[in-house]
Amino acid sequence: MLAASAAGLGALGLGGWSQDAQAQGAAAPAAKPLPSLAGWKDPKAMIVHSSNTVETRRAAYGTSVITPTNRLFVRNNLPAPDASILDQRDAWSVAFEGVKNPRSLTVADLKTLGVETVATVLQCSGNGRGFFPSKPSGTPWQVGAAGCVLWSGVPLRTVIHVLGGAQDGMAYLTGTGGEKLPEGVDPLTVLVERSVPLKALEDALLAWEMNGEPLSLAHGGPLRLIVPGYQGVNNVKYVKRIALTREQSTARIMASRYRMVPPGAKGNPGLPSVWEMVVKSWINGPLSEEGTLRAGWTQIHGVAFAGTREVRGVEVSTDGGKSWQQAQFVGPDLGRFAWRQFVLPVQLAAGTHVLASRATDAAGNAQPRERVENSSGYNNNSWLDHAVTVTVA
Ligand SMILES: Nc1nc2c(c(=O)[nH]1)N[C@H]1C(S)=C(S)[C@@H](COP(=O)(O)O)O[C@H]1N2
Ligand SMILES: [Mo]
Repeated sequence: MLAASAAGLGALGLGGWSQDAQAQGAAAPAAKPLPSLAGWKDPKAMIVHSSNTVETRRAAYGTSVITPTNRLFVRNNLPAPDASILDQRDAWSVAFEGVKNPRSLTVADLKTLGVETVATVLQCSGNGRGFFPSKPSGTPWQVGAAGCVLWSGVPLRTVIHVLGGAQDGMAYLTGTGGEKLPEGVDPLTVLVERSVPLKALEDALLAWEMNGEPLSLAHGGPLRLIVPGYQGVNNVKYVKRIALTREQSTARIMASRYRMVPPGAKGNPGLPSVWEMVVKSWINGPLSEEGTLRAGWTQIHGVAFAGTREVRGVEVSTDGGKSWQQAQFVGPDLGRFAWRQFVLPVQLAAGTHVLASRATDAAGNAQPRERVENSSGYNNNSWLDHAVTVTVA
């Protein structure tokens, strides 16, 4: 039956993918195995860079908005805490400081205060670093250090309200990770502690669930600070301290790393930190790695998002950016912090085609052609870098 319909499509002159992708996969060299922290991920969907960095394959994103948990990237700066911290999730304790009534609350306490669910794009600020010709040090992520996920937890503003509100003069929301720090080094050189402007409190969440399940260790369980619209690093896993502060954290991860440092210069607190994400999109299909593309109709699809802003539209080019056509959004709109899936049906003739996408946010900011050069390869939203070349038979 399948063979008969495939023959029918061929007779109509419709395009499509041949099924030789698996054969190609079988011939590929053995990939690194998944690290134990992420051993439960779908190995076919992931690219393993190291024991602390695992990327989603571009072809594995699919078209249904939410990134399945077993396909979501993982990035840890330090080894994750021992899995035993998940044995009694509700007993996990968080210290709240910089509020009128500072105290510690357990996850059980937090669960009595409120519940909210938000869909956000979780993206490492180094996503797209692999396209920098300067080869900055750090994981050479392509597009796969990102995903769109559902978080459930208590709004942080509710917790702060219950604790009497912010003390006077506070300007930042600072979250501290609960990893055990290596001995014999200055804690500030390794501590995962990030500060974001206090206005982020409006949307921030303390989440204990992701995509309908208790939060896994890999993704920050039992409790994670979610700062919707902000780059991944600001979403502190295993959060053990929330402080409203006058100043930004002096931890190295805040003071000098994760900043937009001009090529050749050194990071310092005066340079812009990677906070709100910038407007970005990329195409997830068709891809040449999926097999041979036959001439005819195909559905060009991908994802688009704009940090704290709504994404207004996406244009797609099949000629490397010489001409553009408006794509359509597909699937549910899960709010301004989520990504939208887009699709453009096109007919592709035999030959080579450079497919590109260019998103525009609600404020009219369009994705630029070129990346902003910086020494660590952050914030790459160049449409040219993210273009894909497909060969049509
Ligand atoms: N406690 C803690 N939180 C952390 C990190 C970390 O190493 N420790 N890494 C950050 C970085 S750089 C990114 S990109 C995201 C990755 O989130 P994920 O592993 O759930 O995909 O977590 C952020 N939060
Ligand atoms: Mo990151």
